[in-house]
Amino acid sequence: MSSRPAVYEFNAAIVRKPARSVVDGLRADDHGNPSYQGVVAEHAAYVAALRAAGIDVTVLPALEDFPDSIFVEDPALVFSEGAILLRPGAESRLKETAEIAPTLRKIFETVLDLPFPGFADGGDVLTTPKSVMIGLSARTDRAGAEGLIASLEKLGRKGEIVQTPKGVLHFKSDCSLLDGETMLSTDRLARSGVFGRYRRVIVPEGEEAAANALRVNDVVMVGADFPRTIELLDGLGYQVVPLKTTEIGKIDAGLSCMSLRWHRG
Ligand code: CIR
Repeated sequence: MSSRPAVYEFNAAIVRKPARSVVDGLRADDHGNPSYQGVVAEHAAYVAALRAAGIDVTVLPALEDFPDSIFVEDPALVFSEGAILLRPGAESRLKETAEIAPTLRKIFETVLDLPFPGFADGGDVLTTPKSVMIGLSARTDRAGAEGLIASLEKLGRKGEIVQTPKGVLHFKSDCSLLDGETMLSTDRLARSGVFGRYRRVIVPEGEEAAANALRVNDVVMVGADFPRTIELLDGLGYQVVPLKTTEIGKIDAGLSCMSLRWHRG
């Protein structure tokens, strides 16, 4: 029996304030720039929701040189046992790791570097009770995923390589954990069979981006633009906290991307 807290039990998180340059954030398809004030408002509501869920949130300063640096989930992974510094697969994001490293070294006794070669983004990593799933994607390659498995082993965690659906930014763009046994997923990802061992809740057609929800302690944060998913989860008995993600959605982001979360012992 493991004495670990449930994988959605967190009491600490790191976020980073959006830079004005966030309007230039990376995106696969251009639906117009997000508005800076809009991103600031969405981020502030997100931080407030994390705090209301019982999390001690550390807010790092904005980094103008890195438009996507608000998405702290991608350059590192954190667990109660320690942190792993990753190598994001997008060139413009590579140096975000060095920016967050000093904070992680202050907080965690063990901070590992992803071994060379390869790339891995935190957005491709889903921690489940059974394993740490690593989705291969345009950002995370096999060498990076294999290096990450070696790092995870050093922290006493088992990694497992899976496939992110083609054309989807990150593995977690298409799924999230609702509880220890249940995945929220898009149909396209669930159909790949990757969640065979889990109960699956499929987001309604047209609300694929809602799959990047965030279970934190007693609540599930869900994008407010996805009413059918909210109704579905509400009906299943989850305590849903709707949060606006309209602006960050324009740069392919959702709710997990904006924090690094862990359980401080
Ligand atoms: C990017 O393309 O890297 C950012 N515009 C969005 C990152 C979203 N992060 C995440 O899903 N973990």
